Order: sequence, then C-alpha cells, then structure tokens
Amino acid sequence: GLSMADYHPYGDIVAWMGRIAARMPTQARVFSIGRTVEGREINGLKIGNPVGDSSKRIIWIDGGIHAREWTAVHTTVYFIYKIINKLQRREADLLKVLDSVELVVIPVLNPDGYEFTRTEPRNALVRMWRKSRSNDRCATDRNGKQTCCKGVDLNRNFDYRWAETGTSFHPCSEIYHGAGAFSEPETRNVRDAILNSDLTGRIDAYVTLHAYSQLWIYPYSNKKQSYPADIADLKKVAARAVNAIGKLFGTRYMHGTGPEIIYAYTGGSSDWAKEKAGIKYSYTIELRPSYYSWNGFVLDKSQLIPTARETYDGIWVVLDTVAREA
Ligand code: 0X9
Ligand code: ZN
Repeated sequence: GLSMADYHPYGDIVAWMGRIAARMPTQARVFSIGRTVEGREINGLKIGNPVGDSSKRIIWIDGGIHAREWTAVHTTVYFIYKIINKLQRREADLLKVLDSVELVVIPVLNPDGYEFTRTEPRNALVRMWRKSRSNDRCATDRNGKQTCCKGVDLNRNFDYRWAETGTSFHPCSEIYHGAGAFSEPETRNVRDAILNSDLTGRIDAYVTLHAYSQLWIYPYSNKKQSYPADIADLKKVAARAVNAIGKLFGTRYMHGTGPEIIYAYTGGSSDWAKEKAGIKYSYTIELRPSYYSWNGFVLDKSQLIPTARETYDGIWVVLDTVAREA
C-alpha cells in the first residue's frame, strides 16, 4: 500500500487507487474527469456498495486545487484509505451510510501544479507555487513593457461572480483568475462532471480541501452577510463538524462564511457548487496548522496522520447528515 505517514507523487496516488479498484471492483472504481493543461488525467475514486448504483446520493470530496497545499492531498488520500479499510471490515456505520450514499473522491484537482511543487522542494519559488501550469499569459505595464507568467488560480476561475473581489487580472498574480470564467481545462472538467455526467442531480455535498488556517467555511465568499437561503442548515452541520474535529486532539477550528472569518473573494469552487450547481452542503475546509503559523504549507510529516484523522471525523458528520436526509 501507500504509507499514510508521507506525501506521495501524483502517479503513485493514481496507481494506488487503481490497485484498490482492481481488488474491490464492485465497491471501488477509478474514473477521470478529463485532462490538465499538461495532459495529465485528473483521476478520482468512486466508492459505493455497490459502486455505480445510480439511485444513490453523491458526496464529492476534492483536494489539491492549490499546488502547494500538500496536506489537502494527503488528507483526501487518507480519507480513501480509511473508508476502504472500514469497508473491508464491513463496519456497520459505514455500511449504513453507503446504503444511500456513494463517495466521489478526487485527491488532486491540479496535478500539474502539485507535481511542479514536488520537483524542487527546497526551492521556495517552486515549493510555494499555488496556481495551475497554464501557458504563459502576458500583461503590458504602463511603460509598454510585457511580462509573461504561467498559471491560473483555479479557485478564482469558477463562474460564480467571476473576477469581482479578491482576485487579479494580472497573469503574474498568485490569484490570477484567468482569461474568463472556466477558461481552464481543470475547472471545466469539474464543471462538466458536476453538471453533465452520471453524477448530475445526485450530489448533496461538495467538500473541497485546502491548507491552511483551521477553518470550516460555507457560502458565500463574495462579501459579509451574503448567505444562501438555507444558511442555518449549512451552519448547523459545520458546527457539528468542527466539534467532531476538536474532540480527537483538541484542534480548534472556526466556522463561518469566508468574509466573516478571513477574507472575501469570488470565483471559488464551493460558492459555484452551491449557487450554480445547487449542491446543498458546500464547504471549503482549511486544514492545519492554525492561521497564526508561519509557512503552514509545509507541515511536518509527524502531523499528517493526526491532521487527516481529525478531518475524517469532521467529514464523517457530512456523510452522516447526507445519509440521514437521503
Ligand atoms: O483563497 C482561497 O482560494 C482559499 N484559501 S487558500 O489559502 N487555501 O488559498 C479559500 C479561502 C477561504 N474562503 C474565503 N476566504 N472566503
Ligand atoms: Zn487553497
């Protein structure tokens, strides 16, 4: 298997998912949402009992939309590991959830960026890359000088109030939103999988993992007091999830909308999932370490399993909620 105490290359994660699916073909299936700019396949694992039963509700979990956020990738991998273990042991609480729910897990939405950050982990400019590896885009400054830069912040490229707040028109910016909403293949693949595939109309939760700050965030992110109509439901589940996270090791998470607890921005995946795709429980989770840490993107390996374990407990609240309401 894959060591849960370490980070892993994208190819190893995909191969590992393939071995799981080969071993448990009626319960796990590898799928692809399409390719990246550099031609990598964006693969995920569907887990169900049995997998592929179109009468089940769907919970979507993704990680690694931001290249440097390796803990988010690790935590989705651990999530798969833990669910598969429980399934093999036929644990009753999981079997009950899987009576009405199928899990769709995509560990790395931005594999080009993720692999780029792994090429030179001691070079901060490489390790701290955030965006995709989209081809050079150029901007002309007021002196007529051209600067060109690679990459789009994929979490600014979704079609929810695209380019309104907390994003940049400059291709060299860390938060460059792209040439237009869904200008990037990676975000279009997510859009099409959600709006136009066998999953469509069945997704009750969209959970996207990021690092860092220990936050459990619900829509909307464009400004304060911008809420969906069912905000009370999202808040209730978030509060329970944060409470479950804290129970294991005492890790303190905040929950709320982004602008209330950290900052406003638009074009993010979870706002789009809520507003445009109509997915009820849509959350952005910022993992360890806390907001006050310096350079929290580089999390010591000793913290990987504890981080993933507590997050699993938080996500379990979403699974349990969706299964009960199904
Ligand atoms: O800015 C983002 O895309 C996310 N944070 S990150 O540091 N992982 O890049 C989302 C931030 C949380 N949501 C809001 N601030 N609204
Ligand atoms: Zn992020």
